[in-house]
Amino acid sequence: MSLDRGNTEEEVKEKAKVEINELSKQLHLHAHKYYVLDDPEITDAEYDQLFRKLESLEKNFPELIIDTSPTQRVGGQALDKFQQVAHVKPMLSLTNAFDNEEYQAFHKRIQQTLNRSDFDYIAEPKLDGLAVSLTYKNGLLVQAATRGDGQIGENITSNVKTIDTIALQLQGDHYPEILEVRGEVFMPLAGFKNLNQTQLNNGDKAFANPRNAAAGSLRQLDPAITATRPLAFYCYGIGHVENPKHELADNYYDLMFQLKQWGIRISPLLKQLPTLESCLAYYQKLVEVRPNLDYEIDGVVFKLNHFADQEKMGFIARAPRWSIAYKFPAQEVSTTLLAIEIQVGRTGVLTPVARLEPVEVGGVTVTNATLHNQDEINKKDVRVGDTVIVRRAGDVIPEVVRSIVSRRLPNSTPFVIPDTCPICGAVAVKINDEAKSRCSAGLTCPAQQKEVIKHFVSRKAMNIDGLGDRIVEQLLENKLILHVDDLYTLTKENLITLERMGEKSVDNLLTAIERSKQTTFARFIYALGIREVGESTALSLQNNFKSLELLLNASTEELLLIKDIGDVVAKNIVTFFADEKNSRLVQSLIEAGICWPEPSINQSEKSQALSDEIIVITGSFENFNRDEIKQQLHQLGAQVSGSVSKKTTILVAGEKAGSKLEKAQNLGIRIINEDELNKLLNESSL
Ligand code: JCF
Repeated sequence: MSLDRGNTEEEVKEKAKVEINELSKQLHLHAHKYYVLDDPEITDAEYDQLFRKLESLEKNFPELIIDTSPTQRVGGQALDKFQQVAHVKPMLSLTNAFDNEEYQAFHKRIQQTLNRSDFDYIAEPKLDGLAVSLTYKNGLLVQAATRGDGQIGENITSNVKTIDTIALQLQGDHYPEILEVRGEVFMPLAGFKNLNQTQLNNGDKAFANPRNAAAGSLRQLDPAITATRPLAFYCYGIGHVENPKHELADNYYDLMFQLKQWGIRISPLLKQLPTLESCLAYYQKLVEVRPNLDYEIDGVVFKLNHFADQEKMGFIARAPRWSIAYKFPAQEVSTTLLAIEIQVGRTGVLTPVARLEPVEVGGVTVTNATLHNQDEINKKDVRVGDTVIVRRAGDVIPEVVRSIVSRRLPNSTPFVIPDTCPICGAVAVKINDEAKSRCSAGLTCPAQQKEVIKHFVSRKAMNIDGLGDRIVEQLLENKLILHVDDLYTLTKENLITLERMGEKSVDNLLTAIERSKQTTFARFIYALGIREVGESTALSLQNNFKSLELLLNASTEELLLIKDIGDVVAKNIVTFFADEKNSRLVQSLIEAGICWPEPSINQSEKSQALSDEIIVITGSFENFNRDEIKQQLHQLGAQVSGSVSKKTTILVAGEKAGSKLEKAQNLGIRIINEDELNKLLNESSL
């Protein structure tokens, strides 16, 4: 080379090229470890540092930027329209099964055609997203296409490159020269919720469901928009392949792990199953875990595992005879909104409830769904008589998603929550800026009376067994009780007068009432029904106040010192006890004999050990139930929260932990299992 003191331009460029290649390679590798193997080796900050280094080199040498550089996920040019792409091999659809019988018919057909029984299946969740085809040439992602009609799709390469979980470059070097990977692009639920919130904040329309949001995001002509959308990918097969350098696996299960090693993300729920029974058990298990997943699935895909067996089965029309999608019961159905009724809650809040023509959603019959408040009714524009879409997803509580406006009756009118209480007729007042309004009558409103008593006797409060809604209603109607303390003066003579109350049930009820007097301080506080004081806050109060006396006289400032108590709750507590009616009620309950164990010295010392921790519990446990864990952690001073955030310090992960575990891993939060939890509890109790 040259003997000049300085480097020639070529030498500088050559050096930059080597460095750019090296940085790209490292970034691809770390993305693989993070997104595909779930096993990151470097921190986000270290990743960012490498990324910025690459960006700055590329800025100085734009001619050295390659299409699959890790920096090229964000952009690409906006298009006028999508180019068409012909699939080398058609992209198939799946036949559906809707019950065990249909599933068994699929199995029988295979048994008969193969004329043996020693074959095995694979199973994986059927994601509710969009099928895409990804073509890698010499390990680089060169093309991505939609399924289209199965023969011809659209070229969405720039959009797909923005998806973090899709490798731009394969790992290792044994991959085929050309490898077409197929799979599903979908939008995880957390991202979907955020996106819809952003849409609404910007005055845009919310997406009806994650599938529509994923479709709308992928079919954007401007990839910069797609880049802002939280899409993800799981692979479920391959298409066209040329010049494999290594023999490909002869069965689906092994092939998937081969692909995973090359950097393709596969479902963590993929299983190899040997029998019909194990397939049906897998389906049941997925029905159960479905509500805990961070993405929507609409069934289970079963496939014959070995490719030789698949070949023997062949195809009918465009669907393989070696695979079937066993669908879950529909989670979204339409029905008629018969009426909107107003419920009055324990604190007087008026809540509109939709009465629906009974309809089966996700395997259960739904007749009611809350409409939350006036804002929600306005936003969804639901009116009595409308045909509405009802949905049960994520959690099990059904909701009205929207009205089908095109099917609306001509004379319908918007629904307005009345400005008087439908039960007692008192005026309903809007609460500050909240969307709710409240009956102003307080405990003179029969609806509120009833709800207060129902809450007081409920399982997590005073736990009075045998005091169902109907009995509470009769007790009030017959003026046998007015306030909760009256429960403790009820006699056999009173109760025997009620409908369907025999001697035996009266005795049982009186015993249950008597037994409820032995309680805990936390349960008692919770039972009082102070606004926004739930179980968890009640436990905090128990842990921080050694006696009822101290709690009754606590100031806002004192209460604010407790970690999970904020301004509103502190004020609610002080206001509650300042009301003479309430303090008299508390007095009367204590006089009736309600009592709890004094906190032991030991306990109050113990309560400090985990006071710096904010803990989330997820999954199931062999030797505890979650409530027990929660209580023990509380007693040691920990704050237990329902969702993982940056503030979380420990995630306790049991079996079948789902999205919370993934999130905690991504955030680098300390994760402990049941054994480690046991150890933590033991050590902290010393
Ligand atoms: O998750 C899916 N939506 C999914 C779709 C999974 C699969 O294994 C599929 C599919 C469509 C076709 N397999 C085929 C053959």
